[in-house]
Amino acid sequence: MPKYYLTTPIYYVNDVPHLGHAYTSIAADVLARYHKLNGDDVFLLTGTDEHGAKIAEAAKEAKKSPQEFVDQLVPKFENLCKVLNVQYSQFFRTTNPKHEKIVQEFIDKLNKAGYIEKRKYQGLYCVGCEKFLTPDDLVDGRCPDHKTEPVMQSEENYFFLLSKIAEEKDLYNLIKSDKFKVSPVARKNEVLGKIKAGLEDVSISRESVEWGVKFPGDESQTVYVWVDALINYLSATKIYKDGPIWPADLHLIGKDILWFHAVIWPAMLLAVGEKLPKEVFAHGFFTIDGHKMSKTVGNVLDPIELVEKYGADAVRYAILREFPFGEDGDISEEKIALRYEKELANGIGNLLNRTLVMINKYGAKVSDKEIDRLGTSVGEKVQRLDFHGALETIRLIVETGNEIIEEKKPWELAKGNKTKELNELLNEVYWILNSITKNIASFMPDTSEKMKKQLKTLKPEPLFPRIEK
Ligand code: ME8
Repeated sequence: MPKYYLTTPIYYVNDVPHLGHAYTSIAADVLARYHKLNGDDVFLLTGTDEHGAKIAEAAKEAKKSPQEFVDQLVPKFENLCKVLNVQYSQFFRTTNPKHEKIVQEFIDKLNKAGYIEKRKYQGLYCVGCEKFLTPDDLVDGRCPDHKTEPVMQSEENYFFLLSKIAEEKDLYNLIKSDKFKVSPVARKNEVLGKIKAGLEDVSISRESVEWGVKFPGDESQTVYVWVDALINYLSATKIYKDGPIWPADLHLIGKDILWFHAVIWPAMLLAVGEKLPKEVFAHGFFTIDGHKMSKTVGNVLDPIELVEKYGADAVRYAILREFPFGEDGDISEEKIALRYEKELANGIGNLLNRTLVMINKYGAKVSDKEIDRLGTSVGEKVQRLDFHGALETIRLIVETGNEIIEEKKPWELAKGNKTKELNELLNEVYWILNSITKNIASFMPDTSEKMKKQLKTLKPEPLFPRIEK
């Protein structure tokens, strides 16, 4: 069985999860399910990023110790996966002592290999991003993502010699040649352009942050939260897997954390002689009226509330359907409600219902002849992470099913006693439904199961009931 190891980011537990977190996790789950259905041995890793200044500040505000604070929030992230039907193989927490030890060993290796140096540093730090920003990053003196003013920090830190390793191993060409793939292409070019403009070494320790992994060899500092976090992908394979599953096949992330995954992480791996992940794919952002949805900004949609109202499958469908995966797009409850009504209730739901009703009413004989009209085209799109396109293909075939019924009017064929034509027509739509059932399995697993059952028993039950406005 070929292995397929994919990851989501590990999310900050400074607050409850929002729809942005749900987006990446759902996409990862769709891919994982698709690969499982195709016979791959899938390992889907997700989890929580629990150290650093951002979490420490949130804990302080909640008048809790950081550990108590994260322990109380982590279950909300695990629960989100459950509610969304995201079947992870392992939920990873960076406060796991085994991971902390692996982080220290990793840094020891970086040090022995000659890629760490102590330096004095001064810069503008954004706690929301957990990174130093350059004056060029700022808009009106503020972080464009978090709308907060960064704070000037001056410390003596340990630095990772990013520029040295990137040059020695020619990271630029590893990315350019797709030996280490950065997707989509626009993101790859963005990264290449930035590397060309020059790389700065990265401060990988903090004197002022107590809540973190102790820096090996200097207990007065903690490991920079991003270094701790990135190592999770490798550490999980050591803690939870015996077999060789590193390198990861795919790191799925949002575009906000592309630099860490496409430049800093591979450089860290190269410096300790580990293999590089095969691919990093950065998707776009949900925006609300054009602004990034973020906890720090305070304009988030609650995925749990949406699932309670529309069901997990509809939320999974609606958010992957709304706009192409690599791009940004506006989202709102109204948009989700519209997809629900038009494409799910009046689309798939209606096609299934009316077909089963007619098969029963006219006593048609249907058979499970295997024609998967959609299989190749949907599969290709899912593999390219074109979820939006895959769902559009499925929607079109639903539309075709409904159109065939409208055009050929089975009720008139029945009136005219045209039994053969009637049977052929209902069989055709029945096959279309079988093919839809198969192809939505990774996107809407429960709906697919329900459809399978109904197509077998020919007992219609509403798939997407009407929702009170
Ligand atoms: O960055 N639209 O965690 P985080 C789409 N702990 N996706 C969004 C989104 C939005 N508006 N907002 C967030 C961190 N996301 C680090 C990661 S990994 C080693 C460490 C998703 O809680 C998207 O995947 O800020 C984004 O990259 C991630 O959540 C950031 O989550």
